[in-house]
Amino acid sequence: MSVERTLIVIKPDAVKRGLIGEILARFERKGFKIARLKMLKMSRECAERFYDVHRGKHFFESLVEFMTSTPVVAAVLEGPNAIEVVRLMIGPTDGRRAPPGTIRGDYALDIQENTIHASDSPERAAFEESVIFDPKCPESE
Ligand code: 3AN
Repeated sequence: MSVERTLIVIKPDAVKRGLIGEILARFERKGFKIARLKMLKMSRECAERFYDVHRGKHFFESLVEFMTSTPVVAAVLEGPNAIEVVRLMIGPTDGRRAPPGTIRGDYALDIQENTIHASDSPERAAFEESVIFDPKCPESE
């Protein structure tokens, strides 16, 4: 059993709907430790760095627009096999196809505005944590 860190971002749609507490509570109840927490309004530069792997895809521009539209809440979660377990808890990308019981399955009906992001590998988790917690991505006031 390996203790890992993963990075989640509660996206603008979920923050606007007042779901921050509900979503964080699911991870706490599951047993994850919230190791770091930050509310921020992502700048364009920050969002483009965060989603660098999607640059050039048809949805990149609208994804950056969406992620910079209003504040988000980012957290580093720590626990056994955190990357795989948290990905299971959030469900597949498309909210319409995500099974009930997963976060996207319970709160999302869209493929872009899908409530939450979670890292998909240890390398991405480390990179995403460094982007989000960089002082160049300032906290929202
Ligand atoms: P996931 O977040 O499930 O790992 P990725 O990494 O394929 O999904 O995509 C990153 C983000 O890009 C998704 N969370 C979603 O907001 C957005 N996205 C992915 N595919 C599409 C698409 N076909 N159309 C619009 N937005 C998309």
